[in-house]
Amino acid sequence: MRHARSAGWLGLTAVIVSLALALGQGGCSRPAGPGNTSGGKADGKPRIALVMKSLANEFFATMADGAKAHQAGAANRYELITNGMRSETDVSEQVTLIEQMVARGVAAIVIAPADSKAVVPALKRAADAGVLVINIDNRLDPEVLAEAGLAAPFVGPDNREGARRAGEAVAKQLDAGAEVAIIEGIVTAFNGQQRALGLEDAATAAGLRIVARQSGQWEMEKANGIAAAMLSEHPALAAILCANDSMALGAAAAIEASGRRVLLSGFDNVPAVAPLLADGRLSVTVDQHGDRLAVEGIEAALAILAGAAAPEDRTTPVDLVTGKP
Ligand code: ALL
Repeated sequence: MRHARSAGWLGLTAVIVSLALALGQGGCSRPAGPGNTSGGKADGKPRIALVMKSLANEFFATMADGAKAHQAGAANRYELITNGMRSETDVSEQVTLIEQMVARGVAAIVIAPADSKAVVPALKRAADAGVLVINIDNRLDPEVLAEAGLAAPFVGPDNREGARRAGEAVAKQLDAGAEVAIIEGIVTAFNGQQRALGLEDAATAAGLRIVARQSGQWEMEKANGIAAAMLSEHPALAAILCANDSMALGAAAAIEASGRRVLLSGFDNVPAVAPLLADGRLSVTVDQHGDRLAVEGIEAALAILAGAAAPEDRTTPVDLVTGKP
């Protein structure tokens, strides 16, 4: 088990709030609106839309930065439009973004879907309008895709395996029978489901007891409240396993407020968790290389548009990042 936390921790809650504000103002998105339709080509270059989820989540700010840097180094190859949502849960906002991108005449939409089923009809309409759809990060539901008659190659990680490895790293520090809790992502997102399964796999393999589980909907504040309730209901709780870093940051603040020693895991390796890894407040996270993820999707889109590649799924790497024991 971890030892007492180092003193002098600047109130995590304050850091979280200012981080959320800073990211909210970051403006990764370009205003979208109906525009010219030019067969997805601007000056002969394909126009590609990157449609992300919550821009308040550093994971997507990193992803947008990676895509912009890639485009800046390949400005003669394509034009990039980046977009995202204001919250993790407003799926209708993402549907609107898809429609706006079609109206702007993009050649391809590279999308991290907020929900694995709900955005499929909008993407099918995009495909029917001649837009290539590339699915990154969170896999669209294969059955719903098949029903809709939409083919969208998936470029992204093995979320179950990544989460299993994070859970295993925490489990190594615990005895069999120890009590753990899981804070899940959005339950209708395939990667949320896969991460929950991976964390469960690790807990089961190590003989840990999962005494609580709840969705924090990927969000810091929700996870903060959930973790606080879990800690007060389970005095022997030894670890909280979170499906992303935003929720781990929220849980970290709750653990700090409880004054207890409770292990914690996350997923994403966002910059904000670096100090928590350094002093052991976070045991482990999973780097899924958000900055490269969109780039891989964009490269796949460019190759398919150029007729140089067939649409195929591609598994991207995940790496464990462990904190101070
Ligand atoms: C997923 C990503 C991240 C992220 C989450 C929140 O799709 O893979 O782990 O934290 O979305 O939207």
